[in-house]
Amino acid sequence: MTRAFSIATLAVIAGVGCDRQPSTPAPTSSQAPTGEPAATPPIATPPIATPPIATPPIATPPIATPPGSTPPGAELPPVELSRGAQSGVSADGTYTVRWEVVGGAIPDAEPFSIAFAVTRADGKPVSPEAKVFVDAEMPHHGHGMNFVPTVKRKGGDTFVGEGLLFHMPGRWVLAIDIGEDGVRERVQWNVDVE
Ligand SMILES: [Cu+2]
Repeated sequence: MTRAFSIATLAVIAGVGCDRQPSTPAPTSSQAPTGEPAATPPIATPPIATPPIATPPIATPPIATPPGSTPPGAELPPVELSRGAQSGVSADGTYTVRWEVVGGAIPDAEPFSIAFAVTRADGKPVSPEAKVFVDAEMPHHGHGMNFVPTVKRKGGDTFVGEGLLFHMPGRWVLAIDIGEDGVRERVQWNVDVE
């Protein structure tokens, strides 16, 4: 008897316990939110301003010289003439000119160049504005060359005449004219071409 009672009592207690088990209350909005706390705004870090490294421009002095201050081509090395260069003096004795064929010999009916150096009798340099021309003719035939040579000034009052062409054999007269301050003087040589 006693034993059964005990069992019933236990059963009742157990049942009561099950029925009255309070259910966990549902969370309400009034309760504190269970989520993560609001993220703190990031601290704005201003970008580190790196000042540009100022590189001053390298001042390059102008190479060009004002016109007239130096002879054109004076910055170039002078043309070297050999000991075999022919020499001549202009009619009034102002200029002594030495010249030779570039390459050593006048080619047969082919263009060639001459190099020449001009020396003034008074020792002064040839004017930067000097007009220098090279020409050749065959006086016995009454004709000249078929082309007009060009003259390029080099350093040290030396020059190169380009584009000469002796198109036939015979006696040619090579002439170099130098004009300064409106006065032109000529130096010339007989050149026999076989
Ligand atoms: Cu001729």
